[in-house]
Amino acid sequence: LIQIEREENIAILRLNRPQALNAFTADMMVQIRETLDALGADAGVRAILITGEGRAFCAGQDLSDPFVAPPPPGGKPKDIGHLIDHYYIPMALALRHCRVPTVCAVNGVAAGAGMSFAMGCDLVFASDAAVFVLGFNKIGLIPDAGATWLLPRLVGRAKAMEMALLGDKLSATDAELLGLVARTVQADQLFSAAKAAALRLAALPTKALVETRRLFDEAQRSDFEPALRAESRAQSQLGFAQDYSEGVNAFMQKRAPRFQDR
Ligand code: LHQ
Repeated sequence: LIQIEREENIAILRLNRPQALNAFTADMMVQIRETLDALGADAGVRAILITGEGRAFCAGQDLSDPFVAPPPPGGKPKDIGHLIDHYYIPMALALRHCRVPTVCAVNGVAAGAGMSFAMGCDLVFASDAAVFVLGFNKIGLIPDAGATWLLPRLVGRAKAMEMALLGDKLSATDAELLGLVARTVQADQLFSAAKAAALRLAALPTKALVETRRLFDEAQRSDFEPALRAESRAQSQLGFAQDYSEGVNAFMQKRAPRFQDR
């Protein structure tokens, strides 16, 4: 369902159901969550690169999974909320609270919750062959797995509403113009570009990067002054950490820093 590789001090998490466009199943979401937690707790891992095997990134929920099968005529409908509470939410939180930075290489189509999952990563690179589509509108659902929070913040309300209500496919080029992804890369260079970014993140002070993500998220629902105070609290903590001393000393001594205080 997923595949993990280690390279230097990064981990590569590959969604690995290419025959089903890497669509999520319940078991796969458990594996993703457990893997993100385990890699985040592993001192040898300083960044995680997430991508998909085959031509797609992820087609969202596997609609052929019995978990989401619509009821037969006259049958009792399943509670989709149960699937969301027990699988999607824990996976989305494991990603957003991961203790190391995450880079997503969107290698092909990202649909439904697959798009939400990509948007939840810290740095998102897309192949110029990738497309983004929410698709929920066509099956009578609302954008989930974090999309209602993430998408309007990334692209603004007008475009978010257009994508959610009309549900058209968005090209990678348009996704970059809108700010949905950080960068579009030629398909054959996507993996190496995303890996290079993950390795750069791995060489930086991890805690400060993860705190930056947390503060950006927290500031979305705070006023200016509370955001200033939250920055101060975080900075105060980071200022006691070894990575701060190492960074400043390395700068003053004109040498490359070696950050180890994960
Ligand atoms: C698929 C899927 C798929 C199964 C392609 N499942 N087979 C949360 C809570 C509970 C319930 C519902 O969901 C959620 C969260 C969600 O993510 S809801 C949204 C679910 N995803 C979608 O609605 C996307 C459905 N797929 C598509 O719109 C297209 O397949 C995309 C745009 C992803 C790709 O289009 P194409 O490149 O043209 O490929 P294709 O449509 O020909 O698909 C290839 C095969 O993959 C095909 O099967 P086949 O046997 O004909 O080769 C599709 O049926 C299958 N497939 N997505 N999500």
